[in-house]
Parts: sequence; C-alpha cells; structure tokens
Amino acid sequence: MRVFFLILYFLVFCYPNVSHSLDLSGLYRSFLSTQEDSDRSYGFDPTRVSQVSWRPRAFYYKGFLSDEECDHLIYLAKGRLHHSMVADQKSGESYKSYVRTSSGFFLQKGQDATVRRIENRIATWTFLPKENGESIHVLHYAVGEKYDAHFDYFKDEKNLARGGHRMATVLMYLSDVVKGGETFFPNAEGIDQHKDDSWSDCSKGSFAVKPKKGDAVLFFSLHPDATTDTASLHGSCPVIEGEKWAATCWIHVRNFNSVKDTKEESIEGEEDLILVEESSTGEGTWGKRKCNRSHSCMGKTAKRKCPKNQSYMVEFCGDRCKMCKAH
Ligand SMILES: O=C(O)CCC(=O)C(=O)O
Repeated sequence: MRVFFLILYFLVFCYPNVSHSLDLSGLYRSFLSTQEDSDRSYGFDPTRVSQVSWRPRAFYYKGFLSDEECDHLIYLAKGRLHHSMVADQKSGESYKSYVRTSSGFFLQKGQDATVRRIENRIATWTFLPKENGESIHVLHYAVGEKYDAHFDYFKDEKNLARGGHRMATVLMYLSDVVKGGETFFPNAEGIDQHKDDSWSDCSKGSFAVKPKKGDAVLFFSLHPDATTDTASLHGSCPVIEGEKWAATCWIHVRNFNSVKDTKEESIEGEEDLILVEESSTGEGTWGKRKCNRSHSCMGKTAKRKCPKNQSYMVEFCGDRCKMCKAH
C-alpha cells in the first residue's frame, strides 16, 4: 500500500496535472486513518479516569468502551459460553464450584481489530505490556448468578509458572444491570459510600461498583512492592433483575504468552483459563502438538480433547474444532 502512495507522489511531482484531478493528501490521510496504529492512544482518555481507592489500588474509567465495542464483545461470546470455573489453590486444577455460578468465554488474543484496539487501550491505561495480559474473558451472569469473594492472584505453582502472579485486573462492564450484580470489595479500606435502595443488600457492607455499560474498573492485586494485597478481595453480587455482561482482562507480572509447560495435561488457571495460549506467531500449542488458527486441528485428537478443553480447542484450532462447540 505504501508503495502505491509513493508511486502516486512520484506521478504528481513528475506530472503536476495529476494533482488537479486527485486530492492526494486527503487520500493518504484516509489511508492512514484506516491503519490500526495511527491512533497510538487507542481511544484512551485520561480525563475519564478517577482514583477510587488505595486499599486496594483501584481506578474507575467512565466510558472505557463504546456501546458498539460492548455489543461486539458480547456478540463474540454469545452462544459459546460455558460454566465458569475456579482454580484449586493447591493443585491449580480448575473445577466447577458453587462459589462461581456465571458462565464465560475466553476470546482469542487480538482476534479482530476491535479486540486489538481494546487490548491496546488496556495496555495504555495500565502502563502494562499487552503480552502480560491474558486474553479477554467475557462473562455472563443470569438472575441469581454470582461470584463469591476471591483473589485474582494464584497460590499454586502450576498457575504461577505462567507469567507469575496476576498483578492487575481490568473489569469492563458490557451491560447495565437492573438490580444486583455489583462488584464488591469486602476488604477495601477508607471508602465511604452512601447506598440507597437501588443497591442490592449484598453490596451494602462493602465498597462496591455498580455495573454500567462501557465503564471499567482497574484494580491491583499486588502492592507496589509486589507482595499480594488482601484488600483486593472482590466478587460479584448475585444479579437480582436483568442480566450482567462483563469482560475481564487479567494482567500478569511477566509475559503470559510464553509457553513454558508443554505437558499433555493442561496448565489451567482460574476460570477455566485457556489451556495453552497462542504465541505471538498466531500458533497455539496443544500438548506437544501445534495447531495453526487457519488450519484444521488434530482430527481425532480434537474430538477426544474438545469436550474437556472446549474454549481452547475451538478458539485456537480453527474450523474443524467447531465440531466440539455443541453444548
Ligand atoms: O463480575 C464481576 O463483577 C467480578 C468478576 C470477577 O471477579 C472475576 O471474574 O474474577
């Protein structure tokens, strides 16, 4: 494309008449505006951010996502959700638990221009590199669904082996909720919050944030000295009326893309984490095998593995794995 514009510029200099019939500068500007990296702020606007707490370190961003971006993230996850999981603190294995009754779906990192732009905006807001982030996890809570108070940092070696601790979480609200569904921080200190009857009882004893479409919360699970911050304990109150859509991006202290563990068994993290995430080349690994996004997967192996590891297989192994989507 750049070569095309160079040739055009050459034509204009050599044949000035061409410039009369072509507004080249405008053309080049519109070319640039279609380039994803032309806006290096990725829509980040610091004037929309307010600091809400130092224990935990938490910030609120009004209008972090546009309505269209929220709807797009929901669209990417709808119909692909599966029951959310939690990680065993000792073994790191994930399992279904009554403490977390929502459903969720991990998007693929950089899977389209909108997702890339949001990932870049997250990196710009948090000052943390994109490669330290997990892929965006879209969450859905129907009436009665919730996530009890928990920490985002891990204690087990298995999960820590991949990128180290989760140091920060960006929680984006993709919908409003009629009642309930507040994110609550029971250990937060020093925040005085008046709550009227529009707040659910669950949220009343703690600092809490009401889901509001497009807004986002950033909080840190580690202190600046890298020790774990117990004030980061948080959860989601049950939805009482309506439904809640949200998306989280967990950011680690190190690069989360580098795959250290290539054992056949998964290195699942909390929330049924994608098993082995894509590398920057767009390839994923499954055990010792490799699969490319654009290619078919591993045939029989996919069929066997898919029911157990749906989100990874469907997302990273292309069309053939869609056969495991039915659930
Ligand atoms: O949905 C929320 O408000 C909280 C989600 C959450 O804590 C998590 O997914 O780790």
